[in-house]
Amino acid sequence: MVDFVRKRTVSARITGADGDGDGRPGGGDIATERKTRTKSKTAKPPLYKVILLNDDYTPMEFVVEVLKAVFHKQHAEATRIMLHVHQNGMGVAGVYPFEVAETKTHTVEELARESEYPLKCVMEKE
Ligand code: TYC
Repeated sequence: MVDFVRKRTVSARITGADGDGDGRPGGGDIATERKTRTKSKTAKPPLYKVILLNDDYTPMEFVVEVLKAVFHKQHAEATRIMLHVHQNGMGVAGVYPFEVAETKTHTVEELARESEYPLKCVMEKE
């Protein structure tokens, strides 16, 4: 598993309750120190668009079935995306973390190859 961890160094001035004995908090150099620690924050993983490309030979119904099976789209949404690709040349099937996008891209091309259709699929960083 890949972790997306951002690290930054934090330096803080720690003052004592009464460093110089004047009755007021802080102030004295004796009780003043700097503490450095590293804070870890888990950042969101980068996302990738999985894009279907239009061609002249893959049947519309095949593209709709791929969108349902691989991208878990309902029939109406799958049809909408397929028609968008058909009319505009390309369209986003879904947006995922890198490895999920990569697996779906391979699956689409595998299904197309098995059926001997030229359907192509590419990934693009969001
Ligand atoms: N243009 C194809 C046709 O007319 C349909 C099609 C849609 C193909 C989307 C690929 O990604 C695609 N049969």
